[in-house]
Parts: sequence; structure tokens; C-alpha cells
Amino acid sequence: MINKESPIPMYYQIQEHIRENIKQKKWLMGEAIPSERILTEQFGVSRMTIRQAVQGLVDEGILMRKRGSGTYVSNEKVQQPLKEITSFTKLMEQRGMKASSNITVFSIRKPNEVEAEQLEINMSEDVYHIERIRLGDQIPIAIETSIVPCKLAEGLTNEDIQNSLYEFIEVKKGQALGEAKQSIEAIGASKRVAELLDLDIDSPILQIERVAILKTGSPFEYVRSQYAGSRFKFYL
Ligand code: 16G
Repeated sequence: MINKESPIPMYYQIQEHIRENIKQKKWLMGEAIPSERILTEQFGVSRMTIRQAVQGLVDEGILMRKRGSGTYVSNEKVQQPLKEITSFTKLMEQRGMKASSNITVFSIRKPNEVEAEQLEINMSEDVYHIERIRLGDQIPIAIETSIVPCKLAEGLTNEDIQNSLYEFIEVKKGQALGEAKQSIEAIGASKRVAELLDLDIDSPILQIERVAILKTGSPFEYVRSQYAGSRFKFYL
């Protein structure tokens, strides 16, 4: 199960197994995971390695410890690491949830001044305007409005954004994602946001505005993500 000859560290291989167990629902949310002793036997590695693997997943928020009673698969809010660019689809997968999108806007238009400035493009260039309600296991978690320069995502289809925008950029366009500049604030849900996310008006919303940049240095997405505060949290 664990390849001790592999250059991939053993703790990391174990983490991948654990993620897979959660994804395939062999380990269920909110339930205790097997003890260190059992995992040590199961994976045929030292207790130290198991501890390192489990601690990493606790730090990521995928597992959680309960004092005196062991380690559990988190059933808390979906958590997103703030320092990385992670696609919504991947984030849900890591949690063993199925991501889906309801597309509410998909059009090509000219950018406004702020968008052009953030994306470092000319106001005469075309951009895709994409608005999606993002769901995890059919529960609405966020509304995301992404503005993407057409020249960086030529040929983007409805099907692509139904699935994963980042997969399109990385796999179909062969572009690596670099870093992001972002700001985060708490707001109350407007009438429209409340309706789309199935919340009460004025429920807490975490709003992130960010510019994601390709490894080449070109800004490729100016996005506003509005997360249902009751279903999502960020960690750093
Ligand atoms: C994340 C990003 C969003 C991006 C989306 C792509 C934040 C705050 N937001 O939700 O900018 O558009 O992932 O997800 O991190 P996708 O690849 O599943 O379409």
C-alpha cells in the first residue's frame, strides 16, 4: 500500500490514502478514524510517520482532534487555505464532496475601469463575465463572479465552467497558476445573494476579492467570491 522505495515521502503517501478514504466515503464525516496503533499496523510504518501524516491533515482542517477521544473526520464547515490558489472543485473533492455549478451569467463583454486595471488589460479587450453558484453535494456554498480576459481563455465553453475553470486553464491551456492578491471582508447577504444561496437576508457572508495570476505573471482572473459564512471558513 505504501511504496517505501518511492521518492514521495511516506507521510504524504499516507495522507493521500486518507484523503482517498474520505473521498470514497470509507471514512465518514464526523466519525472517528482508526487509532494510531491500527494505522501503524495497516500502513506498516512507524508511529512517528502516522503522527506526521495525521497532524498535517489536522492542520489542513480535514481531520480534527477531540480532546481525550481521538481523531475524527471533520464535519465542520468547508475550509480553504488562504495562502494557496485552490479551485473550488478540488477543495470539495478533498472533502469527499461533489462540486457542481449553476451558471447564472456567462457572457463576453468589455471590462470596466477597475476590471481592466486589475487584469492589466486595455478597456477595449474582451473579457468573459462568469457568475456561478457553487455547490457542494448540492448545498449552495458560494457565488463566484469571475472576470477573465478572453485572450487567456480562448474557447472557454459552458461545459468547461460547469466543471472547473482552473482545470480548463491548467489542462486545456497548459498554464500554471501562480499567486493571488486578495482581500477578505464580512458582509450581510443582500436579497439576491440570500435567494441564490438559500439563506436569510443579512446572514453573514464572507466576501473575497482577488486577482489570480499565472506563473507567467499575467493576471487571469478578477473574482469576487461570496461564501455562506455558516458553511465555510478560511484558515491560514
Ligand atoms: C476558487 C476561487 C475562484 C475560482 C474557483 C475555480 C477563491 C476565493 N476563489 O473558488 O477564484 O474561480 O476556485 O474553481 O479561492 P473551479 O476550478 O472549480 O471552477
